[in-house]
Amino acid sequence: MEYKKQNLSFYDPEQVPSAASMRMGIVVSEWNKEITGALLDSVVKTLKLHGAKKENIYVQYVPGSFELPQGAAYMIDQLDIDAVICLGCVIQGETRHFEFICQAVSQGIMNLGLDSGIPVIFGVLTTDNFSQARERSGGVHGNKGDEAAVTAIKMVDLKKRLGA
Ligand code: DLZ
Repeated sequence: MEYKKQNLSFYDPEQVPSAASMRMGIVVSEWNKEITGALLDSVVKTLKLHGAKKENIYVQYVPGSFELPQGAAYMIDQLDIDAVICLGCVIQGETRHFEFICQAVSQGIMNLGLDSGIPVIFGVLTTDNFSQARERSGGVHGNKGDEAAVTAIKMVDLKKRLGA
């Protein structure tokens, strides 16, 4: 399938393990809150759809996407969670700020996952403009929150199955 046509919400629910016993952290950037709020709604909806219990879903906010790895690290330290989903939206501006934030966040999330052994999921939109972000947070391209939730469930299940 051509990448352009990929919808972030298309997946086979039958292939997703049960999240009934999973404890999930979600850290959400307040920057571009209209978008990150829509991502959050979709993550929570998808986790519950696959059996996660409301009381096992922990949500915390950070000021911007740059703070997502730190917020996720605090959650891993302080809460007994199986995974953390990081939600943000970084929109290209006129300066190189965009590149620095995206690079730092993606690297920070990857490093935290490898160092902690806890799956840390990259649910961050990095778009040229607001319209592209809308299209990927409940628009024509689906919602990246669905994808992030399913990824978290699959990674927790993989870790359990391998006894990692
Ligand atoms: C400063 C900034 C800018 C310009 N743009 C965004 C953005 O599009 N998305 C986002 O999540 N955060 C942005 N920020 C805030 C930074 O992530 C960070 O919160 C500040 O630089 C303070 O560390």
